[in-house]
Order: sequence, then structure tokens, then C-alpha cells
Amino acid sequence: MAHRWKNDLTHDDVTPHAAFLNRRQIMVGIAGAGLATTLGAGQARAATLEPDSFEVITTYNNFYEFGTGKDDPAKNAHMLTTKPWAVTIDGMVDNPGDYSFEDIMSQMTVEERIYRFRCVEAWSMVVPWNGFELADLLNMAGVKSGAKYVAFETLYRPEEMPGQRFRTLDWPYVEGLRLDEAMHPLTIMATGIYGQDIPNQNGAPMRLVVPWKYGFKSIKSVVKITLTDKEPPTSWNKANSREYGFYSNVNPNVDHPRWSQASERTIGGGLFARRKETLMFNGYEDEVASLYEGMDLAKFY
Ligand SMILES: Nc1nc2c(c(=O)[nH]1)N[C@H]1C(S)=C(S)[C@@H](COP(=O)(O)O)O[C@H]1N2
Ligand SMILES: [Mo]
Repeated sequence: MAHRWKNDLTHDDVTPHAAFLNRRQIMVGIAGAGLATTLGAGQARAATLEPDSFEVITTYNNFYEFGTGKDDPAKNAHMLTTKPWAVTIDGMVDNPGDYSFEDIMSQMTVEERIYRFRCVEAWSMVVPWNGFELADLLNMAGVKSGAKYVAFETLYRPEEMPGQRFRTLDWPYVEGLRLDEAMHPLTIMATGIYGQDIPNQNGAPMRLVVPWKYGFKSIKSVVKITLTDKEPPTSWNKANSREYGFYSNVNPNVDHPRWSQASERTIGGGLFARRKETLMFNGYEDEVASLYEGMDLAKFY
């Protein structure tokens, strides 16, 4: 069974990104000194991951609401106002309603999660998120028995999101998870990077992060969460169902129709960044493979 990541960090422990390199060396040092056994498995593994810089994570983005270029979100996302912000939680829940960002944050425990992040376009980075487990938010709303899926929706506000004036995608951006995927302890709602509020271009004020799935599942700037008994539509599947399925688990053995998924280009490594082999479930196989036991992963891509 998947472990719950025991992390003693709270928002008070946040590390300014300028100091992060230092701390990263400490973390690697701990692992090297053999003390990793006193940490949870996830943390021990995190200690060997090298996060990308704040600069890289916040300037190389996919956020089509602000344009399709990788540098468009960093240029345009300042137009987005994120205060006030509310998330509607509805459908098969005991306590449906509009929850303000502040109300949610007052009830959630924020911790740091250093995760691999793998885009379906075959690039990847390692990101130090701050966030809370989605399960905690869903439990706050009270999931009714019979609910099987969770649907998510991004803000629709073309005045502030210039990309929404073009029909690149059918707006608003929507995503979905099976309920057990949504409840998995690795699935988080991220509200920060490097201990800072999450920048608009990365999905402020709150975005999903599902580290074993291709990046497009990690929907940004969420305004609506709906519990349902039917598999919800998802944006990239609607745009091209042959190329993008509902599950979209990272899988080096199932190629995209137009390119291989066996390896990935690491962003932020500079000129000498080498391609690295893509890992099954993006390296989270021990934690999540049981969710898909007996499923044909080539069919349910
Ligand atoms: N609303 C919304 N969410 C989105 C996207 C988007 O265009 N719109 N792009 C997705 C894709 S393809 C990726 S790879 C990640 C990128 O997240 P990052 O820019 O924080 O690295 O966000 C995902 N979430
Ligand atoms: Mo992506």
C-alpha cells in the first residue's frame, strides 16, 4: 500500500529559492551519510532528485490560456487576478459549495513535495512543490458513496487569459481522475514552488499535481471540482482522442502516435543536459502500479 509522505515541513519552514541550492546539498549529504533510512521512502528518494531552478520552472511553461509558446505564460500571466479566488466543490459530496481560497488553506496542511514532472511532449523537470493532499480537500467536502471520478475545471476569463480568445482548445480546460487516483497520497493540490506562492504561470493560486501522469493531467488555476459517477471529459482527449487518453500514465513502453515516450529531455540542465530514460509511472511505480492491476495500459492510455 502506498505510504503517506511523512514530512515535518510546514509553511514556516519554507526555504527561499536563493538558499535552495545549499539545502539541496544538505539533503543529498544526508542520503549519502546513510541516514536516509530514518526518512520515509518517498523522502529518501526525493533526496536524490535534483530540483530545477525557480527560474527554469517559472519560464518554461505550458498554459495555453496564455498562449502556446513556452515563454508566453511567463509574459502574459501577470494579467490574471487570483484574489479573490473560490473553488466550487459540487456533485456527489455532502458539503457542496463555493470555498474561498483562504477558507481552504486554513483547513489544509501544506508540505513540500519534490516530484518528477514529465510532459507528454517528452521533456521533464524536477519541481519542489508546496501543497496539500487532494484527499484532504475531498474529505473536507465529504465524498458520497457512489462517486467514482473527480472532474476539474480551470478558470474561464478571456479578459485576463488572452489565449482563451482563440479556439486552441475547447475552453475552459477540463481534466479528470478516477476517485482512487484522486485520493492517492501522491496526488496534491499545489499552492507553491520553492516555498513561495505559486506563480500565475504555474497555475495560481491552486493547481493539481499528479506526478505519475503526463503533465497535462495536472490542471492549473482550478475553480471547480465535481464528484461524479461518470468518467469526465478531458481537454486533450476532446482535442485528439487518438493521441491523448483519459489515463495518461507516464509509460516508456507506450509511444505517442507521433513520437517515442521511452526517453525524455531534461529542462534546465543547460547545454550538456542529456536525455534520460523515462521511468514507468514516472518513477512512482511502487506507489501506484496497484491502481492499474490487470488493466491493459496500451488500451487504457
Ligand atoms: N489550465 C491548464 N492547465 C494545464 C495546461 C494548460 O494549458 N492549461 N497545460 C498542461 C501541460 S501540457 C503541462 S506539461 C503542465 C505544465 O505545468 P508547468 O507549466 O507548471 O510546468 O500544465 C498542465 N496544466
Ligand atoms: Mo504537457
